[in-house]
Amino acid sequence: MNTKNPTNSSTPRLITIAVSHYCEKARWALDWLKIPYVEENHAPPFNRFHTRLHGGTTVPLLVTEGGNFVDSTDILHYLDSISPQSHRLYPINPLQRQEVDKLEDLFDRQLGVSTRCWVYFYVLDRPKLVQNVWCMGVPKLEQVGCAIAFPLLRNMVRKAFNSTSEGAARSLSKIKEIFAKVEKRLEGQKYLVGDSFTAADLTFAALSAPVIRPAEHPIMSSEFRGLPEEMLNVIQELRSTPAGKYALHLYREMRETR
Ligand SMILES: N[C@@H](CCC(=O)N[C@@H](CS)C(=O)NCC(=O)O)C(=O)O
Repeated sequence: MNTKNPTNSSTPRLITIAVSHYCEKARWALDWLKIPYVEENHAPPFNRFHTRLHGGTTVPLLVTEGGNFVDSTDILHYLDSISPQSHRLYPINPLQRQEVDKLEDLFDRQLGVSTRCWVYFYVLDRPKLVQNVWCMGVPKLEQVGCAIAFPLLRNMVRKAFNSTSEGAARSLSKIKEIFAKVEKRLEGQKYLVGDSFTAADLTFAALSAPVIRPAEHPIMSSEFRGLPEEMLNVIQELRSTPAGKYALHLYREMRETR
């Protein structure tokens, strides 16, 4: 559990697997909107005990006095609704709002799924590396349980996310296709929608993070060590594209941490 900030029982609680890019999306929104929170890290599969307890399945899950939010997009909608107009992540203009919703949905359903599949294909055969990132900030008992269950978990993850060589190749094409779309949208524009930073930009950068590895990422930045060369070459290639540069720029300029 991360208890950097003073808290009381009404402080929202963000249940995460620390390294998850969907969790980073919710964490970034909380930091950006300057909402105090406590982050509670769990390792797979233990996250499920805690999410089920609060009416969800996956992480991130935000527990608040006003209810529990069980999906990253629902979390952003809720946080936006309690934030001052000046800092909001969703535009008031209905057409721009529609665009943001559409892009966020595309990134959630396709980009996040593809970056995860591609990364797991390269790292699942490195048990130490994966266990280290899955177990960041988790209770000792979960660390032990995760290490014992790792061979089983690895097979489940490989199957669930289709992290085979064909799956990884398909995912990389999808990532490139979405990066090209983002590049096109950014022609002559500072942000993906309108003239301010929105949930579309935040979601794009957070869900791209596993394949561009921004130095400002609060969790992932030091995880270059031990990665296969073939993987690093693609990361360098993606970082040098206009969309990759945009995600790196957003991390540099907009990723305020607590
Ligand atoms: N649509 C969900 C996706 C979240 C998701 O896929 N979370 C993964 C981590 S990247 C997870 O919870 N995995 C562990 C599990 O399924 O128990 C969201 O945006 O919140």
